[in-house]
This record gives sequence, structure tokens and C-alpha cells, in this order.
Amino acid sequence: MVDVRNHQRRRIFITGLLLILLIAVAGCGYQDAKYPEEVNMGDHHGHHSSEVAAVQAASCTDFKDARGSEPVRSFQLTAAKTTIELNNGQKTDAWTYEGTSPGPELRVREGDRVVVQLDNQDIDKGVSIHWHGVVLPCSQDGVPGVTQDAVWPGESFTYEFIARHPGTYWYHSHQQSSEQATKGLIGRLIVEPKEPTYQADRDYAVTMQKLNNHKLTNGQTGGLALEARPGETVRLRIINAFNRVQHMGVAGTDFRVIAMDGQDLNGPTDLSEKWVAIGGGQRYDLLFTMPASGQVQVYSRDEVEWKVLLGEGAAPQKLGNDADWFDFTTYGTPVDDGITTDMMFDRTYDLKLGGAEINGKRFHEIPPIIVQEGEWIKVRFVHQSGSEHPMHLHGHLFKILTKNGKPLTGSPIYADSVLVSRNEEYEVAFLANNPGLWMEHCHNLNHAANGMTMMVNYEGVTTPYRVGTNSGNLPD
Ligand SMILES: [Cu+2]
Repeated sequence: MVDVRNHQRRRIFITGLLLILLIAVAGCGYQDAKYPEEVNMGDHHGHHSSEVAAVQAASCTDFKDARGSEPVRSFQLTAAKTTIELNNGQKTDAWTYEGTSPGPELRVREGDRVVVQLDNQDIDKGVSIHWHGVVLPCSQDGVPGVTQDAVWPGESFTYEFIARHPGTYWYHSHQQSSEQATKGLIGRLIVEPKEPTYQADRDYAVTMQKLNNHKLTNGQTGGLALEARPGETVRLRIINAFNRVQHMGVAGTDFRVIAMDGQDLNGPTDLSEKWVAIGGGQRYDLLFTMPASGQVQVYSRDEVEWKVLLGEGAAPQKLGNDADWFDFTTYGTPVDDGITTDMMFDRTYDLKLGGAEINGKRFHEIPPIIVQEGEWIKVRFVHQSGSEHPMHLHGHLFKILTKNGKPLTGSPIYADSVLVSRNEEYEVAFLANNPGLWMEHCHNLNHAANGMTMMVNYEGVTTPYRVGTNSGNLPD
């Protein structure tokens, strides 16, 4: 009797142990499950090989900015494991550039040659730096397995590019970016214009991020306080480095949206009592004058910790939840740049955005958008399911043509991303003027990690690098 019971117990115990083991193995394998052993992201699958052969082959690594007499700005960033002590006294384990998250703010001038040496001290999973929103040569785009190999502990990689477009940008690791950005591998890049479009007494850049589970504004918990005196003009560059849209309110003053994704808007006018929706990865530059009362508050309606208090004085009245939304489709003054829905496009693509896939497929299984240099490309993004999808294109600026079929009537919007929310569709156009292999992906990075990542490939451009578990290049 006793023996039988023991035997049964042992059987239950062993079965339980096996189950736990099985779950553990499945759990570990989950993250890399979408990665094959090896895939060439430069493959033009589904394409006629004769057309490809007609274009002279070049490697992504061949595309670089030739050195001239431009001023050189050099930086060095070491990626390392760190324990950060936050201003509220809590400690958190982080992966950082130069020991802080966000890493150093890099401020350069339009036309500068930017040289950044990345050293990986001890991030076992490898790192890179992607210069989000910056139009640069393919070899400098920082995508492991596409434009370079991941930088392993003890190794380094030097990025070099000319900062052509002034504006507000940021940088982050593109190696398992969903995990690595959350662990802290992000920072700001500001390109100041040669000839300023705006005179601001204060020019601040602010990053909203989630570091592990801490909601930080420029690395601070509980919001950020910035100096500004009544009558001063403030330029506030807001960077959403988080994976969800933030609805930002401006309390205490009227304001203008002067740039989106770093690109100036034409003829921005005063706004008051508007929510501004900033998608993951997007940047909005606001301009306002400090009121006589002394204080302005810029804050997220979604996450109470993401707020910036400017100046001193009585806290201004906050916006009502029913306040209107800022609508960029009718804002500012149009410019005839010749880019319209009626123009001739060389290629048109439809991308249906599911919860974790594009056109029903994921990651390397999504057929790439194929382009040739000099072609005009139109892409239609259609929200199909899931939360909002901030769709981000590397290496190019596109122009947003239409929203829900209606052409924009205000300032032209040139951007590296478009926030596609539920029931929305957008058409964008871009000129294929930067040969290479470029990612196009959702910047809710958890969506990207789940498969909402695809390629825009120039015909004839190849890469010597490979994505997958063989190489360890895992560029979600
Ligand atoms: Cu998404």
C-alpha cells in the first residue's frame, strides 16, 4: 500500500518536473523563435531575377559619405551593463551608453561630419546604434545583419555620416531593440540648423522612456523641471522613446507645432487647448512664449510621470479630456512641392497592418518593397488590427499624402514615421534616392519584435551580413 502511494507520488513529481522543464524551454526559445538560422535580408524574393540582373550590383557597405572639408564632430559611446540610481532613490539594472539612460545628448550642426565610436564593454547579446530618422548612407544605419554585424563585447564600430537635415532625432540599439531600448540603450541626437528658422531663448530636448518599469523624463522620475522666465520663447523637442502613443497636453500657454520628426512645418499657427498625439519613436517640436503667470506644463495624459514643468509660479489649469486633437492634416500653409496623389508613381504598395504582421506575414517572410534609384514610390498603410502602429522607414523621408483618402491641406509633412491608429489609413510617397537595404517597421518595438518588420530593398544592392541565430544578428 505504502509502496504504491510512494510510486504514485514519484510519478506525479516527475511529471510535474517534466512539465516545468518543458515550459522553461519553450519560454526561453520564444523570443528567438521567429529567427531562422540564417536569412539574407537583401534577397528580393518573389522578384524576377532578370530585372535584378539589369542593375549593377553594389553592397550596402559601399555606400558612405565621402570625406570633404566639413567640420568633424567626434563622440565615443561605451555600451555597458550598469546599475542606475534614480532620483527617487530606487536602483535599476540598465544597459547604457556612457553609463546613463538616456545616453549623452549629441548636439551637432547641420553639415557636420558626425563620427561616433561605439564600444561594447559587456553586453553579451551584442549592440548597435541606429540613428533614428537620420537620412544617412546604408552602411551607417546600425541594423545588425543588414548593414553591419552586431558589436560583441570587446568589439567596436565607428559610425560616420554627414548630418544633412537639421532637427530632433534619437538613437538606439537595433539589436533586439524591443528589449535593449527598454533596458536603456537610447539617447538624443539634435542637429541644429545653419540658419535657424526660429529664435528661441531656451532650447530643450526631452525624452520620454520606460526604463525597465520606471517612467522617466530625461532620466528623472516624477517629471522634469526646466528653467524659463516670463516672456522667454521656449523650443521644446519632445521625443517619445516608448512603445505606445502619448497624448500630450500643453497647459498655461498657446503653442505652435513647428516640426514633426525633426522636419520643419510651413506656416504653423497658434494652437490652444489641443492634445498632441506622439507615436512611439516620433518627435514633435513645440514653440511657445512663457506667460506672465510664470509656469507652463507639458504632460502626457496617458502616463502621469511624463511631464515637464517650465518656469515657476502657479500650476496652470490642465486640459479637459474632451479637448480637441491637433490635426496635422489641416495645419499650416501648403507648399507646391510637386508631390501629390495625382503624380505618376513608379510603384505602389499596400501594407495592411495586423496586430503582429504586415499583409498577413511576419518579418523576413514579408516580401520586401523593391525599388530602383530615382523612382517615386507610394505606400498605403491600412490599420487592420491591434493598437496603433507608428510605421517607421529607415534612410528616407516620406511625404504624407492622404489620411483616410483625403489629401492633406496644410503644411507638407515630411517624416520618417506615420502614426496609423484604428480605422485609419494613410498614403505616403517617397523618392528612392538613397540606395541600400532599409527597414520599414512598426516602432511600437514589441510589435516589431513580434514580426511587424519588413525591408525596402534597392534592386542590385546586396549585403554580406546575415540575420539569424547563426550570426546572432537579431535586428527587431
Ligand atoms: Cu505596431
